[in-house]
Amino acid sequence: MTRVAVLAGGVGAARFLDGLVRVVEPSDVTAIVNVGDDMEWAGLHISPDLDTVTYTLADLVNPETGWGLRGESRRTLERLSELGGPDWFMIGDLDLATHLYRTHRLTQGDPLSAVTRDFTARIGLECVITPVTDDRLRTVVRTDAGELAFQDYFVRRRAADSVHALRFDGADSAKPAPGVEEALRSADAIVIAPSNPFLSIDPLLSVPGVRDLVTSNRSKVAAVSPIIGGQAVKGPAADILQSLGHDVSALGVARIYAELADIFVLDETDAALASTIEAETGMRVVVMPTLMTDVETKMALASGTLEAALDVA
Ligand code: FO1
Repeated sequence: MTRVAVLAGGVGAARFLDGLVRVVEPSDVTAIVNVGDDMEWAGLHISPDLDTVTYTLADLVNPETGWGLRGESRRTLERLSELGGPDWFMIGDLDLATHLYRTHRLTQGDPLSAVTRDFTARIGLECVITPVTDDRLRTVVRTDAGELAFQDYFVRRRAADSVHALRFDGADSAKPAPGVEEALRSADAIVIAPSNPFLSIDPLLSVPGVRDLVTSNRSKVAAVSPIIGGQAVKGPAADILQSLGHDVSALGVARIYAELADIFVLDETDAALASTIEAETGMRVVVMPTLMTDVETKMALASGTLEAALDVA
């Protein structure tokens, strides 16, 4: 039995987890998922990262976008648009049922972690998928255009604004969701998924207690670089590295993770950075292909990362 806790954002983390549950017992995996991207849309509670991870592991995800359901229609959204309602966030007709279910349960007083547990069990998943907190936590992005709610920045304005700072509204008083601390404490390995360090991982670490549990278990933590050859596989990570004054490379990410992780998983493209990263950060660098294009590459990345994290030097 190898217990693995994964700090997870959206698409990159979901793909990593899809490999991981094929190389260890799914029930030994706990995905601790970012909720800083959550928002209220037309009165419904949307948890994009929880849904991206869930849909991916259930093999329901839209493979082109990496989020939303495969084979979706958008009739409700079209009608909503005709009525003058909010139409910039692409909610599909079947995805809508997820948001109705979640909002209904939350309105009845159930915590997000319990709703997520029931939802994932219902669609047949054996791994644990949990929000990092049941409390309200919202990423707010400071840009030239002012402070923007996360999805305003990310979807409505297409992540086009330069990011000057981020804050995580509600983080100070948030508590880890039930099971989160125990999953980190009892894990044989903790993986920081190839997610955006600022938009996905930082909100998780901002929940009091989480960062300390990761740093105090540093010897079993592996971080996978989301940057390959100076570019993000998906999303604005490279732009944010630049605008916040970091090196736009895997080295820049490694510096950010130095106090959290003992192992840094670097793509083959960046092999030349390995010795600098090791010398500067004290992390052990593992070089392997990190681009997850199919099931085989996802599994290889998951098993390589795990092997490195379990091999305590
Ligand atoms: N991403 C987009 O770029 N455009 C959208 O309209 C959009 C809608 C959407 C609906 C439900 C959902 O679960 C995710 C959705 N996403 C959309 C993805 C989401 O905004 C981001 O991928 C994450 O928040 C970042 O991890």
